Amino acid sequence: MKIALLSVGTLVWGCGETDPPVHGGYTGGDSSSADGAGGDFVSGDVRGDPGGGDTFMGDHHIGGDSTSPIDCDVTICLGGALFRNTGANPTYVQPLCELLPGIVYDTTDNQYSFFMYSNSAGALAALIDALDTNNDGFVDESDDRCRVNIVGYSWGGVNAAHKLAPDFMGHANVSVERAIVDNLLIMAPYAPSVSPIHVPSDVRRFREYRHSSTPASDCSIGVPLGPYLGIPPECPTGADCIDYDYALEPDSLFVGLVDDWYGDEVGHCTIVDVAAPAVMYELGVTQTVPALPPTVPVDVY
Ligand SMILES: [Ca+2]
Repeated sequence: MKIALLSVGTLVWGCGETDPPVHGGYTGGDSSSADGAGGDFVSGDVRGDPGGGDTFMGDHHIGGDSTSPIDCDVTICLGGALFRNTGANPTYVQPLCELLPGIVYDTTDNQYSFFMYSNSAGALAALIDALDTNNDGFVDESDDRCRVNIVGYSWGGVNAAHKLAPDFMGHANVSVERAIVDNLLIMAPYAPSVSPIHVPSDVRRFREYRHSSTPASDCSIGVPLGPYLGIPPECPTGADCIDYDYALEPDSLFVGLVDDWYGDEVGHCTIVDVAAPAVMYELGVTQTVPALPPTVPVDVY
């Protein structure tokens, strides 16, 4: 298996690697789309109620387009801190995000399939641009209804939930009907002085993948405020929220995108690899149900 190495003396919130690798194994997704429109991927099984229709989940009104079918995906990834080639965990984040449907590349640097954790504003602009299929500056019912997927890792996972998702759903150029996030999937969300991860209303499906104990080989040992453990979420009452903890099944082997990992080997960097098949499943890239660890009851608000 592969253990990512840290750069000594570098402030690292995720993993330290320098060159985004070439992935192998899975196919699918729209990795060639630099403009983020991502319209040529047709995902398969879609769980839940992606087709719209206003529904109530618990006490929270879930909005959504009542008429338009979903025939496309737009996916945005946020990596970890601090820098994209040293702390953002490109070893595992890059190949995962490349495979996701309608992935929006950062056009300021097209080699990356994910945005910097700190560039939520840039990610928001790119997300809106990708969803604005008729290019009039607004996301509303005159646009194709694309499924909105946000994937975040480490500090990028925190910012996905606390900044990108709510900023999108509250944006003046996004109509009420389209102000939803279909999938918010975050891995080992961590940022200093943050607890819990607050999952906004109008997120239709939330999944968190984390580990609650630190393996000896963890990449975040010895770095400022490390080692990092994923911060548990809180969700609206009745929402579709699941919190997975690999540390709760230490002796089970989980098949990742690149390597296989026992539950007690899953750390702050490797969790992206082990959770990748689950993220791909949730977004319809693969129909293979991945092995998943036990879930943790989610606090509600
Ligand atoms: Ca538009």
